[in-house]
Amino acid sequence: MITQKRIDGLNYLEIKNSNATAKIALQGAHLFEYKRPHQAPLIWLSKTAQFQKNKAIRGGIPICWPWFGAHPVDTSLPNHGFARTMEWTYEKGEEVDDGKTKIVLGLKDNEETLTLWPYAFELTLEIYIADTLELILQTKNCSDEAFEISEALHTYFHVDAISDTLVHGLEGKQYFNKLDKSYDNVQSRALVIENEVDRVYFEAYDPIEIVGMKGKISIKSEGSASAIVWNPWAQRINEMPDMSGYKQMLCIESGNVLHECVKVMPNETHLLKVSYS
Ligand code: TA6
Repeated sequence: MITQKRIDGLNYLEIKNSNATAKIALQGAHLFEYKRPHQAPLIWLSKTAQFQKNKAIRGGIPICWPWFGAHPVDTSLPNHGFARTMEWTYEKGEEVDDGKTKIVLGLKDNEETLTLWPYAFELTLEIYIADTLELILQTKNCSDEAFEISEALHTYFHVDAISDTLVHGLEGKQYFNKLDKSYDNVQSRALVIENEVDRVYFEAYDPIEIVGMKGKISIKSEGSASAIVWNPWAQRINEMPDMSGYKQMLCIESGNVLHECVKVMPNETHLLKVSYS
C-alpha cells in the first residue's frame, strides 16, 4: 500500500508491504525510514531531524548530486549539490511482487538547476522496498556536451553501539582523510570508529559489512568506485542542531567522488546501484 502524507513542511510517501515499511520525502527523493517487522531499524534518522523546505533531512538516504561535498570551484553553492533539496516528481509506485514495492521518482533540469549547473539532465531514482532495500540512481545526460558528476547515496545506517561496531570490506583500500587532508593512507584492518571519521575510500568495489553485537548490515554497490565513511563524533555533533545520537549512527556512502567522478556523454545514462540487507 502506498499513501501520500505530509510531515511538517514536506510531502512524503508511506509504503507498507508484508516485508517492510518505508517513508520517502518527495523533496530530495529522500528515504528517511525503512523498517522490517521484529528487526532493528536499518536506517538511522536523527531524533532532531527537521522536515523543512530546502533543507536536507538529517538521516535516511540523502542524494548528493551533481557534486559531492563542497562545489569544486564555487564554495558558495550548496554542499552536496542540489538534488537532495529539490522537489522530485513521483512518477510511479506499484507492488511488483508479493512484498516488494517499486517507487520511481524523477528530477529534470529546470530554470533553477540551470542557474546552479548548466546542463540538461534526467535523474531517476528507483527504490525497491522489500526484504532488502535497493536503490538505483540513473543519470541521463540530455545536453549536447559531456558533463562530469560526483555523487553519493549518503546513507545513514543505524548501529546498536558505534563502539562495538566493525566495518569489513575496506581492508587494503587507499583513502583520503578529509580531517587532515591526507591521501597516503591505507586501511590495514577492519575499521573501528573511535573518534570523528570523515574519509573517502577509493576503488572500494567489494561488498561492505557493518558488524555489530546483535547483527550485521550488508552493503553491495554497482557503478560505484568510492565509499565514504562518516561519523561526526561528540564535538562536531554540537555544531549541528538537527543531529543527535552519533553513537547509534554510521554513514557509509556509495558513490563516485574526487578523482573517481564520472563523465557522462550526451544521451548516455550512468547507473549507481546499492542494495542493503
Ligand atoms: O559524507 C561526509 C560529509 O561530506 C562530511 O564531510 C559531513 O560534513 C557530512 O557529509 C554532512 O554534510 P551535510 O551537508 O549534510 O551537513
